[in-house]
Formats: sequence, C-alpha cells, structure tokens
Amino acid sequence: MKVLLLYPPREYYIFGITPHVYIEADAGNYPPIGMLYIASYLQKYSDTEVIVLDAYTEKLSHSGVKNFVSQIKPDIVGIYFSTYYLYDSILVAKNVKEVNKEIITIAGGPHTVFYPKETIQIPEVDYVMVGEAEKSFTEFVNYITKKDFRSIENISNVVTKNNPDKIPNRARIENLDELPFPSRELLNYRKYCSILAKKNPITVMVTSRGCPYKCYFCSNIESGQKVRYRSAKNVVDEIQYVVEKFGIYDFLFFDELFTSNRHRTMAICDEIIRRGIKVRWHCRSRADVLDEEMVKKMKKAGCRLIQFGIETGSQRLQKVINKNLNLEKVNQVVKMVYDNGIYTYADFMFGLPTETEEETKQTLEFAKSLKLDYVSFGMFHPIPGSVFYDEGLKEGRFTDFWLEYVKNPQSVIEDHSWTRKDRKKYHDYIAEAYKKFYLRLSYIIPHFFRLDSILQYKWQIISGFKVFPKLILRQFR
Ligand code: B12
Ligand code: SF4
Repeated sequence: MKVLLLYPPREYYIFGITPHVYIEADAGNYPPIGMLYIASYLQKYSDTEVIVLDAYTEKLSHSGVKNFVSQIKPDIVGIYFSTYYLYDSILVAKNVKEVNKEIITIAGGPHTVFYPKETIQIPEVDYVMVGEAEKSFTEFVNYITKKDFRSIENISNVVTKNNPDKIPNRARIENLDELPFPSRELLNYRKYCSILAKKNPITVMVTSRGCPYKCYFCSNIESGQKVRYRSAKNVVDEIQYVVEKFGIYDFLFFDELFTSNRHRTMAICDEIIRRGIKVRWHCRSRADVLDEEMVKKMKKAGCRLIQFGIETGSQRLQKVINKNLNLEKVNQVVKMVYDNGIYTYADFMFGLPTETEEETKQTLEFAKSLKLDYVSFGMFHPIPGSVFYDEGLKEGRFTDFWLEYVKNPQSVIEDHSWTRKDRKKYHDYIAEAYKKFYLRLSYIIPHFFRLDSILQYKWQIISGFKVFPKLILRQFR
C-alpha cells in the first residue's frame, strides 16, 4: 500500500478579506507538521509506504502535482484541507482523480472540522476525516489494505459517501507523549525557513494542543478546550533528536499558547539548560501569564522571540472580544520581555464589532507605544466557528456566506460582514498603520541594533524594500 500525504499549492488564497502583506513579504515556509505526525504514526503502526509532498514549499503548480501523482502511483492520497485555500485542495482532489479514479482520496485538516458534510459532497473526495488523525488515519489505511471497506464506516471521525449526514466525533489524542516524533526526514527539511529566524533552516514543533481561552473572534478549533501538554522530557527529547539528526537549531513552537502552564514552561527550560542544548526558539504567549523569573529562564534556554495576540488597544474592546487583557499589564510585560533581550511581536486587528474610529486610532497608538520589534495588523472578519460569526448570523447582519461559499467554492469569497462596506477604509488604514509603525526613527534605530545576525539584516532590508513601496502605492492585494 502506498500512501501520499499532500499539502496543496497555494494559488487561490481568498484575497479581498485582508491585505496580505505578510504573505507578500515571503515570511517563510513551515513544514506541514500535522501531516508529518500522521506519517510517523503510519510508519510505526503499519506496513505502509508513506510519501509526503509539500507542494507549496516545493513550488509545484497544480499541474506539477498532477505529474507527481502520475509518477508515484499512490493507492491513497490524503489531502490537507484549509478553508482559506479550499479551492486549491479541491483542485488537488480533481487532479488526483483525473490521473486515476481508482486512487482513494481522503480529506483532513482544519476545514473538515467545520464543514464535514460539505466536504464529503465534493465529488472527487471519497472520505473525510475530522480532527487529530494519527490513530484514525492508520486504522483507515489498515482497513483499506484488508479491503474491509465496511469497517471504515465505524471509524467515529470518518464521514463517507454512504452516510454524508453522519455527525463525526472529533478525534483528540489524550496522551501526546505517546506519539512518535513527526517524520521530518520525509520532506526536504532544509527548505524550511522563517524571515525572523536567526539561522535557517528552521523547524516547527507542537508541544501542547488546545487553548483554555475563548476569544469571540477566534475560530480556532482548539479554543475553549482543555489543554493537553507533552511532558518537558518528551519535548526536550524531540529538540535534541532534531539537533542531532538534522542539524537544525532554530525552532518555532506552533502551540496556541506555549506558556499557558508556568510549571511546564519552567521545566522545559530547565531541561534544555541542563542538557546544554544550544537552540533558539520562538513561541506564542499571552502577556498576562509571564513574569520576570519565567522570562529570564526562557531567555537562558534559548527563547528568542515571543508573539503576543494583543488585538486591540482599547480596554473596552478587550472585553467585547473576550480577550480581557489588562493593557497596562501588557505594556509592562512587553517592555520586560524586550529589555530581557527577547524579540517582541504582536498581532492587532482593526474593525472589531462596535469599534469606533477613535478606538481604531487607539489601537495603532497603543502598538506604537509598546516596546515591540514586530507587528502584524489585520482586519477583523467573522470566521466560521467563532462566537462573532454565530452572533452576526443570529442578529441577521449577514447570511451564512461561508457556508454558501463552501457549498459552491469559487476562487474568491464575498465577505458580507461588519466591515464589508468599510473594507477600503480599513485596507488603507492597515497600510497607514504599517508605515506609521515601522517607518519611525525611534523604531528603526534601536531595532537595527537589536538584530542578531547578518541573515536578519539581509532579509529584513530586502522585505522592507519589497513591502513598503507597495504599501505606499497601495499596490497590495
Ligand atoms: C501555527 C498555525 C499557523 C502558522 C503556520 C501554518 C502552517 N502552514 O503550518 C501560521 C502563522 C503561518 C498560520 C497561518 C495561517 N493560518 Co493558521 N494556524 C496555526 C495553528 C495555531 C496550529 C497549526 C498546527 O500546526 N497544529 C498542530 C498540528 C499537529 O495539527 P493540524 O495541523 O491540525 O493536523 C492534525 C489534524 O488537522 C489532522 N490533519 C492535518 N492534515 C491532515 C490531512 C489528512 C489527509 C488527514 C486525514 C488529517 C489531517 O491530523 C493532524 C494530526 O493530528 C492552527 C490552530 C490549530 N490548533 O490547529 C491555526 C489554523 C490552522 N490557521 C488558520 C488560518 C485561518 C490561517 C491563515 C489562513 C490565517 C490568515 N488569515 O492568513 C494562514 C494560512 C497559512 C496556511 N495555509 O497554512 C485556521 C484554519 C481555519 C480553517 N477553517 O481552515 C486555524 C485552524 C486557526 C483558526 N483561526 O481557526 N497558521
Ligand atoms: S485567539 Fe488565541 S488565546 Fe484566544 S481563543 Fe484563539 S487561540 Fe486561544
């Protein structure tokens, strides 16, 4: 049995919602870690030959993917489905079936959690799998190998053509330490990089799954969930393994909130320090869960950048979005992290529900007032699975436009939401915000002296030249 796990090309990102300056800056590319987890489990618990293709990083077009599939002749193709690149995932499925309609296609990834029924209705998709798939995908492949198609119906997180209305159980793996480390060797692991890393290649790691918070704009399938943590030993074993096997020293932790458990964060740091592993890592955190003792230890263990989701500079809106950060505390913590020599990065949004023009300005002013090395500004739009989306629907502000889109996917979606009529205004404001934040001498000079590698100087200057002319001339998408 030959299984191909395929991360699609990204040719049809749904533009028109947020100006995607981030993508245009070539911020980097990251290994599709979820698929590598599935691959390693499959290798350990079945006799399957597994191939992983990251078409995006390999810069393959859809016809390139088609040629690849014709050459390697897989029996099963597992395709990553994300809502924002739905069109690309569907094109992949179509092309696979055009190569040989006997190839079994199965869709997985975040989109299937929100839209299992609509996904199984795509003619070229044979099966849909919902949630964490290491175990269930292996079970699925083992049934296919035995030609036991009936038993597939019984896998609780699989939807089939025979039963499109099935409400699948979303799979969650309780003990993450049980999982074998992701099979990075199946990819061209030297190709992965980040504009913010000290040295490339980088790799990514997931040390916990889940997020205890419930921000109302967030559609994260993990939000409001009990967090499942890997043990500190298991995490550091993986770091050490990656260093020794692949010679990679730069890690991005993709956990929603790496620091949500203070005790574990400290234990991971202690273990890295104890083993003397000289790595650098980036993670995400809420500002209000950090204290100086923790930050100093994180720095000592190689923490190089912390990304904070701050979202708004209005204390009133913090409540409206249920993020509930105390902005005064945010200010102090960001400064403390910055002063401890760790890069600070924050995400903000404009156009939140009930946001006034004054509050939009306040967000930009707040961003400028913080000791930040990097920011990202976006525009709020309601996404399926979020509280605001459900509220907007209930209040009759818009129709279920995402559902309409996924039932009849085109390459572009019409956003009927709060900010639609003001979209141009917000796009302009985002462009202004980037200029006002980055093109300040009080930002540029200290930041210049904080950069820690030649690569950093090179990448940031190049991307600055790429992005700012577009922002100034408003030529971004
Ligand atoms: C880290 C992250 C990023 C990183 C890196 C993304 C990347 N390329 O890896 C960055 C910051 C770049 C990013 C960008 C974006 N992201 Co993001 N991101 C995440 C985050 C926090 C973690 C992803 C992760 O690594 N999870 C850990 C691994 C182990 O889980 P996993 O990938 O889901 O894989 C498991 C299952 O899904 C399943 N599975 C996965 N693939 C397949 C394939 C098959 C065949 C099968 C059967 C199963 C299967 O099994 C895996 C193992 O259990 C998630 C939230 C989350 N909790 O998932 C959002 C999330 C995936 N991102 C999301 C979005 C919207 C985006 C952006 C579009 C945002 C934007 N507006 O630009 C971009 C798109 C970039 C892209 N195409 O990936 C959404 C997707 C929603 C959706 N319905 O599709 C999520 C779910 C968050 C949210 N807001 O809801 N993201
Ligand atoms: S925005 Fe971040 S902190 Fe808030 S619920 Fe989503 S993942 Fe959790």
